[in-house]
Amino acid sequence: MAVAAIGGDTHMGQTVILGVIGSDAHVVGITILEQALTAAGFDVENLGVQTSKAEFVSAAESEDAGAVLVSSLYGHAEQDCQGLHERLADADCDAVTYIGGNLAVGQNDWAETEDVFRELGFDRVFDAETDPEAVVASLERDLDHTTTETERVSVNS
Ligand code: B12
Repeated sequence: MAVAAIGGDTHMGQTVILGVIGSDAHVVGITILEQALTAAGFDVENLGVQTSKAEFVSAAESEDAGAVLVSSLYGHAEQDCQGLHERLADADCDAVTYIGGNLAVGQNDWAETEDVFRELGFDRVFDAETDPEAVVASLERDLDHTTTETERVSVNS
């Protein structure tokens, strides 16, 4: 017996919300990520720069998003992300959450930085050296897993 995902390689129905949180205006990273994810077949809603928590939550809720990707470059990610996951939970949003970029001010130990954002509720934490291909591969893994639980159908071989 084989198992196939509805939507197959196009990741159909699994919208990825992408944006730069807070007052941060660094746009290049999310532009590249949007292009890579779109090329890989994801439906991407790019909220752009200077996106509030409320805008992330509203978009995730209305799109029934599979993933919420938060970018931050300017060093204020920890403050900007306080309470985001509580708001997502209040909206009954169970999307996988990623954060990436330049997440700390100065030369912090990466393990510490990763812990901070895991504590805030992020499922995965990426540094500023992250290749777009690594993000695509990770999302394919995580969203296919989600699909397994909710949408996969069994087909007899
Ligand atoms: C270009 C730039 C600017 C431009 C931005 C233009 C624009 N509209 O985009 C301008 C001049 C406006 C600017 C302003 C500022 N900047 Co600036 N900027 C940069 C710079 C040189 C490059 C950023 C960039 O475009 N990189 C190229 C892209 C492709 O890479 P990326 O953004 O890192 O994204 C990749 C990864 O990080 C990752 N990624 C990013 N987001 C996410 C999200 C997820 C979910 C995942 C999985 C991965 C991921 O994937 C991306 C693709 O590979 C960096 C230094 C650097 N070398 O990174 C400083 C830098 C980010 N800036 C910095 C600072 C301090 C500022 C200012 C606060 C300066 C000031 N005092 O005014 C302001 C902030 C303004 C604001 N409101 O945002 C600091 C941040 C320091 C920190 N975090 O501790 C940096 C690191 C410079 C430094 N070394 O000090 N900046």
